[in-house]
Amino acid sequence: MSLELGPWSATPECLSASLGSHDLQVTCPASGVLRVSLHPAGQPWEPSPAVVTPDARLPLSVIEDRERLHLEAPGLTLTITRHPLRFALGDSDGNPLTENLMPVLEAGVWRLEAPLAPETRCYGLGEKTGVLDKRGRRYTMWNTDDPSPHIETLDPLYVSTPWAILFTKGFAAGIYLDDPAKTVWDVGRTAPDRLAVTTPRPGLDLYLVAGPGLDQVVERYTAITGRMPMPPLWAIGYQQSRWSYDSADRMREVVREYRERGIPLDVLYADIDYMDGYRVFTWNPETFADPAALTADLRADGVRVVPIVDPGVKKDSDYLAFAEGVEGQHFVKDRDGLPLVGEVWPGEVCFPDFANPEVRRWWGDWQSTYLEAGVAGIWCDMNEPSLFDSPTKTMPLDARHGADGSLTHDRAHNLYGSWMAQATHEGLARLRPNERPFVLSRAGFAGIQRHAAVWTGDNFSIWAHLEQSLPMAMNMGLSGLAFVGADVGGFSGDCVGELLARWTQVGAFTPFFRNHAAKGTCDQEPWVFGPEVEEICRRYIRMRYAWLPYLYTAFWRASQRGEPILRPLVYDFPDDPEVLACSDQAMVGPDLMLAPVVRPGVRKRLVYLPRGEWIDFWTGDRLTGGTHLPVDAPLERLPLFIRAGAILPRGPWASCVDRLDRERLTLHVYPAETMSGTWYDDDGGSMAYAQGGYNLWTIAGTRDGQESRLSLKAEHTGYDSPTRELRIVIHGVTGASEVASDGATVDWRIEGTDLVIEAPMAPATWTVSGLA
Ligand code: MIG
Repeated sequence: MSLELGPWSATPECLSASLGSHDLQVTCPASGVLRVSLHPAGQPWEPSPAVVTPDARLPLSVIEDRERLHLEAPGLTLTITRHPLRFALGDSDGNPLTENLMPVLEAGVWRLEAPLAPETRCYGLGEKTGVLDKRGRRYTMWNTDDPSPHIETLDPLYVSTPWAILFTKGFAAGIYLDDPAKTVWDVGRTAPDRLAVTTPRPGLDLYLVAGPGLDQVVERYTAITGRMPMPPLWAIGYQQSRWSYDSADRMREVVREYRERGIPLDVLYADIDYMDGYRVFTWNPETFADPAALTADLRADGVRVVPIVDPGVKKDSDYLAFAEGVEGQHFVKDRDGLPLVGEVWPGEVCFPDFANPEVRRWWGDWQSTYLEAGVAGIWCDMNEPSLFDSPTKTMPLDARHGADGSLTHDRAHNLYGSWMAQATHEGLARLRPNERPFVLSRAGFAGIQRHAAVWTGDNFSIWAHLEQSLPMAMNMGLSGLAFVGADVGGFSGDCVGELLARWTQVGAFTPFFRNHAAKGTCDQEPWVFGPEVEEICRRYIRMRYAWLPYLYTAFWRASQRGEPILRPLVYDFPDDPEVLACSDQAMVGPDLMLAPVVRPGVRKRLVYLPRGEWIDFWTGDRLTGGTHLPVDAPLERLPLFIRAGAILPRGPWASCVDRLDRERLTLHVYPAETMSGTWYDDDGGSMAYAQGGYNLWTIAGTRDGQESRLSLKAEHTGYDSPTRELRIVIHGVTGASEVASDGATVDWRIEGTDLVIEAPMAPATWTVSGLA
């Protein structure tokens, strides 16, 4: 049944109307975003914890004509047709973004329908299997730990983000349903020309997000659900894990191996076997007798330790965490109000009631035991939550959460993982106020990006999962989750050398970069498959470090604007119809494109170069885009392309971030008529950046015939940086007649096909004349 708009009224910040049994309220929580809430009459809904702007209301205005209301608010317009009730979202210039959004109530079930034009693409939806364009399938938002292979038809997985972007001929609009219940997103599966979103709740709490740009839509969505705070720099370094390195000795051995082989490493994980009988906050007294010594020694080698933490607390009255939890009534309750008991690794466990802020605080305080042991961050697993003994693999739907027990599991389920990550993140922040917390989480809801990085769980060591890791991560990026990555090499099943080589190449450019493998599978460290694969892994892991200045700048943009770090080509080339569904290439930041090989035996692949000029990173060849190109990709080569006109900050590699030579920075210039680049820099670990303790450099340039000009500016200075020396490398130049800086001639040299200038790291301009 469609609905009809009844009497309405408007204040400068809210449009209210009656729909009979339900009310409609429209507010503008942020520029370009409207909250359209249809809830039972007289019972307005609270936003979920995903929303960071619960009380924000920007001014809006409404005018009425016979059949419609026309609403205007900052950054958008909304037309509401009275009968049947439907919405049309437009951008601030009045361009239609999506029309005929129609709430429907049928057989007691609420549904939102949106037409899908033949050319409409659908992106987002968070951590989902399959390809970039989500059309043609149905997705359920219900955090699930499913050990089956994550093939294209498997759904759902661990994270739920009820958010979709509809992209039609260059115009983007986003729909966020602020509903942690089990919602179903049918993206043209049942009816090919219709998106239908259903919810078990008695109404719809929608956020309509206006474009027209895809970048704008993501920026605005993350204005509502929050952004990733800057992680510590070491968390962007390369990481190794294993279920499990089962003793401190084994962990030392792995680090030694890395150092001896000259393969960089920043983090080593301790999986569940470090614990004493899987009791969280404990260490096995035999195999991990002195965790503080272990972490200190590894740290002296530049490696940090991150232990896994599961939510289930072992039912054992001699165990302090459990005893305290019982005493403080900190556990989730069953329908009779008794602590709910489930089975996970430790046997019978109870689950912290993370919905309760007091319990989050309690859990946060317990992180001190890990900090005392010298760990650097926390890895939250099994927080869907995942239970072994339950037929649904999770808690019963009538389990009770929250201080007063009024929140039932059907509505708490999807939030549980985010709450656990939040408790952990806030605990670390409280205990070490001037250090950036690092939390990695498997499960989460919209907004998880504020609390944790997310890895995509238990993939397999199969080519299909390498292939899928790109579209999955790209859609997560478009869903506000910038800090993401898959287990490199694959988790379940035995990896093989060629797969590890190709996966490490991709991993080197994904935001989160960690090799991890399951118990019972063959070892998967970079050296396991012989010298050729080892050499390839070494090379790409080193590249990761050399590219850190560029990647870190991309992380900063994500923290400021929600900009995805790894993203689909359509994000940067929205007007190029060839890229709309491209799943096997990706942009890393605005200027670097990956076209990885994700199939065995392939040594050449077809690459699509979006319109514009490109530079082949390996050969230096200039290429004209708007075309498909066969490209060589021997096993040691990940095809990489740089946008002409880019100026990229890079540095030398090091064995870990603590040992990076930060005295020197190189700006790589890839000439075009106009050029630009950005470099963000801070101390890499403290919270000072949030108070302006960072430096932001921009470099802009032009090239006109044989003359090129560059100008380096300090847009913001707030960090006393160790970087004193600058090297400018202009690629694709074999000669010049003169280089002047701020009017005076300076030295330069040609190295191969690059022109190199050395200068102090300071604002300046350069003119290069007589370019050849
Ligand atoms: O039931 O801790 O996704 O990364 O190694 C498996 C053991 C539990 C699942 C995680 C995986 C981890 C494993 N865990």
